[in-house]
Amino acid sequence: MSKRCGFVAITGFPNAGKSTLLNTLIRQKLSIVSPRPQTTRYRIEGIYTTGNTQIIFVDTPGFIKAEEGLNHILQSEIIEAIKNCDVILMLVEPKNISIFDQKDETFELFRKKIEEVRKPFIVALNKSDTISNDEVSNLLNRLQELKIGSEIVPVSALNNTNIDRLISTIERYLPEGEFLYDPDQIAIKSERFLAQELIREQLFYLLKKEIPYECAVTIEEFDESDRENEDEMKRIVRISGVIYVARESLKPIIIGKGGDMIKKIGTFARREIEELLGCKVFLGLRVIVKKNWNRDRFFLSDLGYEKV
Ligand SMILES: Nc1nc2c(ncn2[C@@H]2O[C@H](COP(=O)(O)OP(=O)(O)OP(=O)(O)O)[C@@H](O)[C@H]2O)c(=O)[nH]1
Ligand SMILES: [Mg+2]
Repeated sequence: MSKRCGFVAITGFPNAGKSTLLNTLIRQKLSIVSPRPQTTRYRIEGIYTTGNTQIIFVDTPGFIKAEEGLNHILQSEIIEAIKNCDVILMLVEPKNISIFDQKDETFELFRKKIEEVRKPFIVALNKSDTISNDEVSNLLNRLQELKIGSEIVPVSALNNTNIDRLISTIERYLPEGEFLYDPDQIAIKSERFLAQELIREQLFYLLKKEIPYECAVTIEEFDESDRENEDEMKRIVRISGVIYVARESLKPIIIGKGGDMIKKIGTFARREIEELLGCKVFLGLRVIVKKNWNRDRFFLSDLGYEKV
């Protein structure tokens, strides 16, 4: 049997469960998840290989429309993923279906892009665990009436339900071709990048309101010199991270009373990074004020965005 290999962009409105799906597919946490919208800020790839099939899933930020700054970059990241993939997958969550009935400005932007590229377009109704079977059938009918997507599959990314069916649906639309990556490889982004994201993830859990959206995280140092130390007890990766905040007044909030908050962020993030790296980690964090970083072209390019 010939091999199949291709890229699948995972798209959809914020909070639909795109990153959760990527992690479920790859069986490892490659993309950060939070109960809050607009958590993902990068295209994040996960490589799924089974038998004669290799699928490179690309997680993307939630649909967003903006003229400038970071949010405009996020919009471009989604469009790039749509242009560069072989199959477009859009996740829809039950409480959001009504948005497709209206002429929603943001959705119209992406619908147009999706139509332009003329690629297979699969819709997954996610979070099917939160509604009854009758409701699932009703929503599938509604999506069919709205003529969004050529295939519709109900799934639960969180409970790993119907994911096999989603995979076999995608497989039918993949181009024939040799594998692009070693079958054992699951990630493309570096451990350093993933560590940075795991720090950023904690901000969404520990900080209130809009604060996580006004923060960026970078890794200054990722020292692996003792990772393979002969003495097992001394094996450690030393990481220094920086949390940038867009306003002076945010700094004391991130640090917290007597350093409480930054300690908490560090402890939780360290545990996650240790899980990822499979070894002990020392994590040092500091906070730097970088006024309006989300509009600063040079800083955004430092954050790894190519087209700024
Ligand atoms: N009940 C239920 N919750 C889910 C499911 N999939 C994701 N979630 C939850 O939905 C929330 C958002 O999940 P994410 O994976 O971060 O969503 P996202 O689409 O990547 O969000 P952005 O990156 O902000 O666009 C989290 O609290 C998840 O636990 C699902 O199948 N069922
Ligand atoms: Mg996400």
